[in-house]
Amino acid sequence: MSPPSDPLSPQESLFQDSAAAPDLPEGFAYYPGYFDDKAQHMLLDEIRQIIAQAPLFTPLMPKTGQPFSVRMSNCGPLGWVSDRAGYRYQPQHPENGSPWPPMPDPLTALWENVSGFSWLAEACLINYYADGTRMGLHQDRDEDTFDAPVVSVSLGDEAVFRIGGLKRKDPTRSMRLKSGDVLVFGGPARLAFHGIDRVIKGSSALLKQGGRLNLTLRRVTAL
Ligand SMILES: O=C(O)CCC(=O)C(=O)O
Repeated sequence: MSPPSDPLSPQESLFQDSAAAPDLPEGFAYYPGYFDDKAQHMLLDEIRQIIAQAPLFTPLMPKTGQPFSVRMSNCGPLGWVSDRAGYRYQPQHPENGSPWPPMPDPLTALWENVSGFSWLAEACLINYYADGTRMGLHQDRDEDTFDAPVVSVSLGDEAVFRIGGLKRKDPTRSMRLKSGDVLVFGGPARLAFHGIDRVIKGSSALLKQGGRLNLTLRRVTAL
């Protein structure tokens, strides 16, 4: 995939094939192919090293204790975890107690390029979607501040991504996210409901074992 001519200008006409779909929330931006093939491989090497130190774990739903289908890890000073005690950010891995590995340079550079926010991201949640996994519609609201955007990177197999409005029952629209694509949820879109309906098996050769990685960069603490 070749990078856009100006990777810092989000694509404006995102859902050309769905004219009847509801408007996108203001502050949502899409950078198709932000990471080209070489940059995706370099980023993947960094993520592999992170997962070697901070292995993927299976979060549990707070009320039911039901396992998520997506497995997770984190890098940066804080990491998102979920278990019977609730959703939260913490500085250490929930299973081995080690501090999360540092944020790799390409993610710090991405944040500086697209977030429009002068303070650094503190957490990068790494989601691994094996075949058949999904993530239900939700808001990202476990952070102390919503001033900073959430910045999201897709690597590996394509995913059917769904985005709605600020209320769960608002109309939604869907799009396919490809390896190397970046989304920014800022302004009013910071609290838009979103999720992953499904991952398209075999649609990318980036991950040898198949599946999809998603990286979301978040500012957690208020300034
Ligand atoms: O996998 C994705 O693209 C979305 C991930 C997500 O919604 C989240 O981590 O909160």
